[in-house]
Amino acid sequence: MRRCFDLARMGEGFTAPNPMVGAVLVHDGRIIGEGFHARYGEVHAEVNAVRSVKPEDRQLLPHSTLYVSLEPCCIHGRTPPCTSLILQKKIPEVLVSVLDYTAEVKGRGVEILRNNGVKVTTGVLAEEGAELSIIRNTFVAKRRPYIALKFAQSADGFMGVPGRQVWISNKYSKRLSHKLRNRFAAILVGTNTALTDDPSLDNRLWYGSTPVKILLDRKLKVPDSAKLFHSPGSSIVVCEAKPNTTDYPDTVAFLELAFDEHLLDRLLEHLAVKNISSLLVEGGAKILEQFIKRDLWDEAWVFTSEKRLGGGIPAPFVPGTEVQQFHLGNDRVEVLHAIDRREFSSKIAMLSATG
Ligand code: AOF
Ligand code: ZN
Repeated sequence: MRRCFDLARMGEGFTAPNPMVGAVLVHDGRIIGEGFHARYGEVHAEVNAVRSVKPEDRQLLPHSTLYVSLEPCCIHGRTPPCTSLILQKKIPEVLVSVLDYTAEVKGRGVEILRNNGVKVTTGVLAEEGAELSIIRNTFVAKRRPYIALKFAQSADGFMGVPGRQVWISNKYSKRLSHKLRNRFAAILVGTNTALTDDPSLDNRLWYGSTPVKILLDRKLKVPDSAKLFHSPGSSIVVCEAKPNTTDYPDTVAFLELAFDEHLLDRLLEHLAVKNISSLLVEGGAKILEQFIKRDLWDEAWVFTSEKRLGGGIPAPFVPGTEVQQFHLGNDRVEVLHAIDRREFSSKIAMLSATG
C-alpha cells in the first residue's frame, strides 16, 4: 500500500479534481503490475496497473491481489468503472486504503466487488490513505474546494507594511510556496496584495502545473498590466461589475459577485461548480482573516522569518493544530490543520476501516 501511495503522488498537480491514486498488482509476493492516475480525464490507476502487466504474466491476474489507495470507482465518469475491469480480469482479491466520498461511489465500489465474489479488505493504512485523498474527499463531501492559507510573517508578527512591498521570507521558502502552487487547483489574492506586490502567482520554481489565478478586486483597481494577467495560466477577476472595454489578455475572465457577507460562500460555490477542487489563499491579511473567521480553511502554511519589521500589518492568528514544523534556512515553517479537517480525516480513516 505504501508503494501505491508513492505511485499516486507521481500524479500530483495533474489529477484535479480527481484524487491522486496508485495501484499495485501482486502475485505470490511479487509485483506483476503497477500504475497511477497521471492526469485528469485519462485512465485510472487500476487500468494502468493492469496494462503494465507483462504478456507472460497476464494469466496470473485471476490469482493475484490488487492494492489500491482509493476505493475503485463504479461509475461511468470520463472513463469506465474500475469495478468492471476488476471483475472482467477476474482479480479475486482487492485491498483498499480509504473510501471514495464521491456521492455515487462511497462504499458502492466495495459493495459491487463483494457482491460479485471478490474478497475486499478496506482501511489498509487508512490514516495515511485519508491524508492522500483529503483534497478530493473534502471537495465532494463539503461541496467546496479544499482550502489552504499561506503567508509569511516577520519575527515580531507582521505580514508587511501598507503600500510597500517587503520581502519577508527567504528563497527556500519561496521555492516551497511554488511547490504548493503545483498542488492547488487555484490561488487567490486580494486587491492590495496585487497592487503592492504585483505577484505573477504562477509556478516557476517547481515542477508541474500553475493554478488558476483568482483576484478579488471589487472596483477593478488592479491595472490590466499586472503581472498575474500575463503570467502562464488563466485568471478570474472577481468584481462588482465587469469592465466594458477590456485590454486584458484572453486568458482573463470576469466573475460578477455582490461584495457582501456572503461573498466567500458564493465564490466557493462558483469554484465548486467549475470543478476547482482546491484553493490556496495567499493574502493579504484581511482576506486571510475572513477565511479564518468563517472557518473556511483546512490547512495553513505559516512562514516566520528572523527579520523584525517593528510595525505594519499584523499577521492573522491561525487557530489550528500544528502538524509539522521545520526550518528552511533561517525561516521557520509551520503547517497547521483546522479542527474540522482533522476530524474529517479521522472519520474517513475510521469509516474506511469498517468498509
Ligand atoms: C479510481 N481510480 O485512479 C481514480 C479514481 O471522471 P472519471 O472517470 O475520472 O471518474 C471519477 C471518479 O473516479 C470519482 O469518483 C473519483 O474520485 C474517482 N477517481 N477512481 O478508481 C483512480 N483517479
Ligand atoms: Zn476508477
